[in-house]
Formats: sequence, C-alpha cells, structure tokens
Amino acid sequence: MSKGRRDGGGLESPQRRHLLGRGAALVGGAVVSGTVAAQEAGSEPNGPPNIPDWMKVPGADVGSEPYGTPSPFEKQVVRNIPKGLPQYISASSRTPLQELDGIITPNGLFYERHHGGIPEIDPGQHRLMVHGLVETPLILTMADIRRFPSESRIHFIECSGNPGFEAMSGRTASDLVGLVSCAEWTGVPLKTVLAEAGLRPEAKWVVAEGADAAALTRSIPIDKCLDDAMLVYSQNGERLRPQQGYPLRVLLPGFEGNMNVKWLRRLNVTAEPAHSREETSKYTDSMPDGTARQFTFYMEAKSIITRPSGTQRIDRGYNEITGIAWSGHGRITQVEVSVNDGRTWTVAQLQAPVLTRALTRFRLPWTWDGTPTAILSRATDETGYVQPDFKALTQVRGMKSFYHNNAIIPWRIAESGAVSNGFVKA
Ligand SMILES: Nc1nc2c(c(=O)[nH]1)N[C@H]1C(S)=C(S)[C@@H](COP(=O)(O)O)O[C@H]1N2
Ligand SMILES: [Mo]
Repeated sequence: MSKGRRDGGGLESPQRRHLLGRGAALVGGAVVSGTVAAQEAGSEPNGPPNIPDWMKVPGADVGSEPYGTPSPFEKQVVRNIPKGLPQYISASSRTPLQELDGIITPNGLFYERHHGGIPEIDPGQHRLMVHGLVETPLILTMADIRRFPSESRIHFIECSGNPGFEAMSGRTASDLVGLVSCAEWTGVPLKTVLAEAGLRPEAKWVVAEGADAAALTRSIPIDKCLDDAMLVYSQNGERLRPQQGYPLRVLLPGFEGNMNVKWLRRLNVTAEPAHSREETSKYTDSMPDGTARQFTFYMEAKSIITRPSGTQRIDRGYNEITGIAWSGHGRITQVEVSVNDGRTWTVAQLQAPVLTRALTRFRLPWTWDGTPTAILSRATDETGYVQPDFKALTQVRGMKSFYHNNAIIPWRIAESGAVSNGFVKA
C-alpha cells in the first residue's frame, strides 16, 4: 500500500502547476476541462467564444435596489433555521458557515438567538439607565451614547450551546457550529460610560438588562467591564440589525453569547451578581460529580473545516481545505489539519489579519487520491490551550453538560467524494 493511499492523499505545495488537473485548457480550438469536458468551443450559447446574452443589452439601472441584496443565484445562502423548535419563544437561526469566505459574517446572515422574540424599538424613545453603586446615576438617550468617543473592533460572538453535547448529529458545518458569527462592531467602551457615572469603591459587578419580553439579565464582572467590554450600536458599518439588539447591545469579546445583552436598557452596578435565570437554571454547566459550574464566561479555542464539509462533494486531485478558528482567550496561534483521521497533523496557513477574539481563517492545500478518509482541524490559542477531541472533552466534562462544547469536528470523506459528519455512523 502506498503512503498516499494510507494517508488519504498528499499535501501539496500551492506553487504546483496545473492545480485543476485536466484543467480548462484550450486545446486545438476545443475546451478541455473538468466541467466542460472535451466540448467543442462555442457549444454553450453563453460560453466562449460566443457573446453572452447579458452583454447584448444594457443592465439594470443604478438605484434599482436602494438597499442592495445578493444575486438571485445565491438564494440558497440564507440563515439555517432548525425545524421543530418553538421559534416564537426560544428561537435560533444559524450562520451558513460552509457558504462563507473570509472572517466577516454579513449582517443578514449573522446567527440569532432570542428568548422572547425581537422587539421593535424606536431609538428616539429608547433610554439606557446606569444606576446602583455609582456617584451619578444616568439616563442616556441614543444621541448621548453616540457623543462618547467611539471605537471599532472585529470580534466573534458565539452561543455557548454551539452545539449541545448531545447534538453532534448535524449534517452541515452550520448545523453543528452555526451559532457563531463575526463582525466589526462600533460603539463606546463600557469603561467610558461607567467613568461618566463614577464607580463607587464597592462596585464589583454590572448587571445588564435587555428591553425584550425576556428582560434577559446577566451579571458582568467589573474587571471585564473595565477591560475590553463595549456598548455597540453599529455592526459592519451600519446600525445594528433588530435581530442583533438594535439600537444598543453589550459586547463582551470572548465571553459566551448569552452575556452579550441585546436591546440594552439598564446597567445596575452592584457588589454581588444578580443570580438571574440565565446564570443559575440556564447557562451553568452540570459536571459528572453532580456539581454545576457557574459563570463559565470564556469560549474556549475551537475550529471547524468549512470546505470541504458535510453535504458537499469533492473531486479527486487538488482541493483546498479551509475553515475558521477562534478563541475567547485571545489570538489563534496555530491550526493543525489532519487528512488521515488524526494519525498525523500538518500546520495550516493562517490568513492575516489574525485578531484577538475574532474568527481566523485557515487554509491547507491537499491532493485527494480517492481513498476514503476523515479530515479534522484543531486550534491552539495564545494561552497554549489546544482544542480537545470529543473523547478527551467528555472525560472531564461528562455528558450532563449542555454548554461549552468545543470538540474537534471530523468530516468523513467517502470514496464517492461525499463529505459527511464523522460523529454519525456511516
Ligand atoms: N436581551 C437579550 N439579549 C440576548 C438574548 C436575548 O434573548 N435577549 N440572547 C442571548 C444569547 S443566548 C445569545 S447566544 C446572543 C445571540 O446574539 P445574536 O442573536 O446577535 O447572534 O445574544 C444574547 N443576548
Ligand atoms: Mo446563547
């Protein structure tokens, strides 16, 4: 058995010529390629050397669409909404990770998680109250908030139930970990607003409350509030979408999604945490010994291969393996990829910029020889922490947990080139 067969293929230098194998070469007037195999040039009405239909008449007017939308040929690139969940009360939709490139999630595809629906808030009537252990309680309008010095930063937000420990059977990358998205956020550092009110020495927590029907409430430790926490009003350059907390939300880079309170109406500065529903009966982690961990703020290092990934199909020969990695603790320092089900690992290229608490894109050139195999990725962050496999994770955490599952995700590749979830028996 050759090494290539055993390993499910070889790793390739991207400098290699003829990456597409048979290629799209024009041979003696005939196009020879993988897609238009050995067809006569001109046999496709809109293909070379014919003039395509869309060149023969002027296109649509400028401004035919005052707010732009994707090409009608991209209709399948939409949020992934799980069926059978009571959407009106405990709703979520997932980002189609396998359809996206780069590290920024378009606003219309940002994942959603709502506990009481999406309120329609008039920013002219919206107020933020800052009170509790402060020198000067404040009631701020959105105009007041926009007068503070602003800042823009790129960060991911990830739901801590992404996915639950018993929910590893999804078909696509989105089914498995689509509750993560990344945007450029603009707003005011939370410490600036707290300084305006003046913190009293006993201040240890800030309890944030949303203006939705769930009145979602979370206690934020004061250290985070005085570090990189922000109150944000814009997302990828435009005002927040209603789904993301319009007109104002909390952004806690690297902390579990639930703490990033949307539709923010109140910051109550306290000496003790509130022990709200979302930090007691929910968003705590049951351990094998019957105890529960509370306040597990950080999202640990994680990665997933998004292409090729579940439900896609690959051809033999050259394939680029690409995906995303992220860590709530800081920068991603390394992503390793295995093309032989974890026997050996190769360091992938990281696409700049590699930002703290942001999605990081990785890539590895690969030549698949047609042998069935499994491909995996594992991330390391700047603390030296390495993403565990599911077995190692559940040895520590057991199976009573729901939140904070950052296990390595294997994609199985069948002889046909079909890609499927390696957690599900073939
Ligand atoms: N007010 C309020 N804030 C909220 C929620 C909510 O239901 N109400 N959901 C939380 C949860 S569980 C998550 S994972 C994130 C989701 O943010 P997104 O919908 O912008 O992706 O918002 C958090 N903030
Ligand atoms: Mo969440």
